[in-house]
Amino acid sequence: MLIKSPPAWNIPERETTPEGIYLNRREMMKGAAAGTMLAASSMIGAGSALAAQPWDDDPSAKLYPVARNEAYTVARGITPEDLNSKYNNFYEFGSHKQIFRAARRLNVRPWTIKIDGMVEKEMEIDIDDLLAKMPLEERVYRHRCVEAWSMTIPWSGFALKALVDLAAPLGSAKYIEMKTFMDPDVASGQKQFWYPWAYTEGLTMAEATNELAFLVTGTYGHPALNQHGAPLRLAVPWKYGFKSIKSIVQFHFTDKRPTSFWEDIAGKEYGFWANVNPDVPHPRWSQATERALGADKRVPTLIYNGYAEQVAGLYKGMESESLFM
Ligand SMILES: Nc1nc2c(c(=O)[nH]1)N[C@H]1C(S)=C(S)[C@@H](COP(=O)(O)O)O[C@H]1N2
Ligand SMILES: [Mo]
Repeated sequence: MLIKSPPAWNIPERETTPEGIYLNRREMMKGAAAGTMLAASSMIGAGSALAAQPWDDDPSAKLYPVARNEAYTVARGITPEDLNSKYNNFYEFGSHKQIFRAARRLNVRPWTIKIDGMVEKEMEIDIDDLLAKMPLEERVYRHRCVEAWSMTIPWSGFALKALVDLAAPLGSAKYIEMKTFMDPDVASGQKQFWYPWAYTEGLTMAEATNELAFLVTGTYGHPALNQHGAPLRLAVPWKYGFKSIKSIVQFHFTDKRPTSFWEDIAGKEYGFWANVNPDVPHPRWSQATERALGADKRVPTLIYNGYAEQVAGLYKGMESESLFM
């Protein structure tokens, strides 16, 4: 992240996939589930529907694909999965983009999530028990990294508000602090002692219960890939990507504002709020435009990454805060 020049665009130059192609794949997956496996596999090329997949042993695989919530779609092509599954930020597995192989080492079952702090009753819950309780849906969201690249992803998961309701926070809780797993034997990046592991992020209660705040459990109609932050990852699309913490193991309800991982490293460059704003440059580069993964041309970045209607009200009267870095 501490890059001195714009990132190298070492990915094939192509346009993003039109929505239709992904939709057709979804239909095929449904068809395959209904027993027309043979027809589906011949449509997408010999045997590929039968090929081994990373989620074959995942007990939650049968839950996908889930129904799309049409309230959350984007007038932009969906990024091809083979691009954004091989171009990731996940510093636990290395401070470069090609971490997808290293991330396979992460064992996402069993996976226990702790909910503690200012709640009626602290609890530990297994990811599959949580999945069984939560209302799963698919949403297509934009994602804008602070490094000025972007993607558009069909996430599956549930509103963070549903987890907040399950947690039953006390009236005194003002923030949720979230933490990623800690296991340096699996994630060698965590041996780099100068980083403030475990990766930590935070939201205010108002942000966390905003309709857009989403906990991701799946990508592209299947369980989330490790590199995207399996088995449970945040998506807060109006904020820079680093707020969307991956592979979460803890939700801590507190009255103290959490210090985020990147805020701890370089607070003048990566703040707590980190809302997307094209008019507020990063100290070392402009945020005015972005490059969609796979596309040739840069496009203008939008205030709150295009989600002003849903979230601008959260920040009324807070103009004295550094809301945009
Ligand atoms: N635990 C953890 N979460 C993380 C990161 C990380 O390094 N570690 N990187 C963040 C950044 S900078 C971005 S842009 C997104 C990238 O998500 P993606 O790889 O699924 O595109 O994850 C965010 N969540
Ligand atoms: Mo990012």
